[in-house]
Amino acid sequence: MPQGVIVKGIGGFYYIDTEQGLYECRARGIFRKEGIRPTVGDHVVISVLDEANKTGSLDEILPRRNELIRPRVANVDQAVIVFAAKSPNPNQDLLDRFLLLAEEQELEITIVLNKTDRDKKKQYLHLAEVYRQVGYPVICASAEKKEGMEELRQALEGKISVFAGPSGVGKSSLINAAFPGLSLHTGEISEKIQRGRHTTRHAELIHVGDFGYIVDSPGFTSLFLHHIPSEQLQYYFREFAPFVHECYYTGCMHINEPECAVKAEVGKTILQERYQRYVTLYQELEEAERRK
Ligand SMILES: Nc1nc2c(ncn2[C@@H]2O[C@H](COP(=O)(O)OP(=O)(O)OP(=O)(O)O)[C@@H](O)[C@H]2O)c(=O)[nH]1
Ligand SMILES: [Mg+2]
Ligand SMILES: [Zn+2]
Repeated sequence: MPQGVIVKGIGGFYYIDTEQGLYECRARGIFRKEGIRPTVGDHVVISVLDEANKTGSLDEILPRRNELIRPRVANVDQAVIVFAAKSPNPNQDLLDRFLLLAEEQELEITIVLNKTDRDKKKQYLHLAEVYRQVGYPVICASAEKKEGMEELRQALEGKISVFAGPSGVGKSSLINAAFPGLSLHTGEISEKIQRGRHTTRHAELIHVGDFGYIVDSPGFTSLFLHHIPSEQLQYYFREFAPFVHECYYTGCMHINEPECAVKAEVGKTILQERYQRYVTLYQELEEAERRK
């Protein structure tokens, strides 16, 4: 009874990566009866039907740790959030939104700043410093010059990672540079193909390194945050954590309340710019709640 991971599901067939290789399996009817949908990333138990042709039956789905909706993948460990140092220039508001979504899903997070070769003034170093201070690992990389590749490979080892970030920042290029031989589509031409394919394409896990998997998908396709309750937002700003329960008022939202332990830290361990974005996002979420 080999165990493995579902790496792909197409037309009722599931492809299971095991220590003995890749098997094409059909799921037992019981799953459909119970309304359980085998999902890419699921850890499963299979029985081999035909070893020569590598076919089998998907018998059991082990408990899921989590499940992302877009892309639809189970048991994701980590979000690798990629931004470019230049072209497109980094947008911190957008970066924080990616971070919030990943925090909300309780994923480990690694930030990659790519295309550092394009930023001669090395302005990306400031960004790297900001997010390291918040508590995130930041890899400064250049897919073009193959810099930061060893760090990236290490960050992916033993985990299921979803690559996320705006279009054109070099997600596919980074994966190709770190793992030559995969040859994912990059650049403008393939971008069109990808967009055309998106509606029908299913999430797929790609085996990298010894025990890592990455998701070949544009990552979070929606940066819609309005489902996050405004009073939850504070918990997704990691650097607030030591202070959120130290405020004078229980239920302090750290906006206008007096004797607020979070506000007292602004300019110290909490950076002014991050606090400012917390306030902006809080007001945005609250506004949306009032309109509901
Ligand atoms: N100078 C420079 N260019 C890069 C680097 N990495 C990627 N590029 C270029 O940036 C463009 C976009 O790269 P992709 O890897 O396709 O970007 P992507 O993030 O996968 O984009 P989508 O698939 O649309 O989300 C391509 O023309 C790459 O050659 C880098 O480190 N330095
Ligand atoms: Mg790409
Ligand atoms: Zn407070």
